[in-house]
Amino acid sequence: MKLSTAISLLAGAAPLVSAAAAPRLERKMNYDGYKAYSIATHHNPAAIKAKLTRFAAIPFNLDNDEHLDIAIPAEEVAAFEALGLETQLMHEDLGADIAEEGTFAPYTSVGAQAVPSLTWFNSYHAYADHITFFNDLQASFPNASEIFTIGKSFQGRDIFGIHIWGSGGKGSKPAIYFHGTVHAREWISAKVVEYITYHLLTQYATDAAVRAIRDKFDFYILPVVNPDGFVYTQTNDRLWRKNRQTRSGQSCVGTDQNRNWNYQWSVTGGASTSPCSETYKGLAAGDTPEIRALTAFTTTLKNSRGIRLYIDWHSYGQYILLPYGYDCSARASNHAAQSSLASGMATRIRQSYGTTFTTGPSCSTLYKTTGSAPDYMTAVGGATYAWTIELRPAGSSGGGFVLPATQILPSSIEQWEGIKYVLAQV
Ligand code: 0X9
Ligand code: ZN
Repeated sequence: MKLSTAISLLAGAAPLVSAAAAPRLERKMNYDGYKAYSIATHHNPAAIKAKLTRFAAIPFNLDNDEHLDIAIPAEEVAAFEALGLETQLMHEDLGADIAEEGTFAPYTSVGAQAVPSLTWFNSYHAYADHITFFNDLQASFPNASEIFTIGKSFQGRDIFGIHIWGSGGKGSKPAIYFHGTVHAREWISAKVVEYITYHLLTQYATDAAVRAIRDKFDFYILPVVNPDGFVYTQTNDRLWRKNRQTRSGQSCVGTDQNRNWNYQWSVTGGASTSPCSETYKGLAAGDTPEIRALTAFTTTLKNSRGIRLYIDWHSYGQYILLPYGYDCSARASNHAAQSSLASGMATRIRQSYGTTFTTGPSCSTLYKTTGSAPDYMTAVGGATYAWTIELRPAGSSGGGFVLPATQILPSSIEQWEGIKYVLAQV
């Protein structure tokens, strides 16, 4: 059959599946031989970017004031190095590092018979295993927790979480509310959130400090709020960031969920109106299925016992970022309290392995964002504290989203120490 005939036949045929579920002919992105560099920009990223226009460079970070992190294809490495820029090598071979990081240990379900093993934190895992692990963990503590789903992603996956409570009983205390994996490629965030969940559950019986925390709050923890994007990072492109939403008339896929919340969404300069951009904000506030579902769930928490602390877990750069993102001089009404609490957390984090976290308002510390989750949680959700935590690695020392699996445990342990301190204070 001639190709033109095939196309005209297809055009006339009734679709067998909905547009959202239609199979797309997606390439698998191959980073073999790519070298990744962190380039010092000395507060003048435009000058560096001007030198890179002829390269097929893939940018990683959005905060380029001090450094611009990029991957360069093998055939362009020599020409790039000839520029003589001030660089640190992040990945000698990005493809090889992705392959090593992507060697997942198999997860065998333990059902309700036993608490899953801590070996879960020795490697990254397939998305399906994250669901099984979370269900297994919950099943071991049926009287103190339950799994909930808040709605579906664009491609129809459940957006799930765990609700954990203490001696006051289910739903009796203010909410501690965590989101992980808003950005698909930030794999460490799911692991850290799972580690915290694991210890909140398993240490209740043996650790008085954990018991006190648990008895004070209800926890609502969602480790993967962008499941379509996360799956795509495991099947097609390790560096995918956005959701996987398609829109009619647009060839680029995906909206940045952290630019789609309905607070100061219309302000310019903190997001992109270009569908191909990594920070595409959508056509209207809340026009992604994921943010619609998360917004409705947030309203439920606000209207029940209120939100005491919200944390959006991201990577990378090692920051604890406070409101606000949309305006660099706007501050939360309790800014001084948020600031000293964040500094205290940074101190506790540092005590584990010496890892330094920078704290400060998100816009003035990093860059401007509109329609971001912590801004919404503060101004609309009524959260007392609402932060973004950017996990390991540090930006300035060179690093990236592809964090070796050996870093999962130390990253998690230092956050667990930090969050225990915060939860004892709030
Ligand atoms: O840009 C984002 O959405 C986040 N950073 S990330 O590198 N993980 O993508 C949050 C940035 C924190 N907020 C502001 N800088 N305003
Ligand atoms: Zn992020």
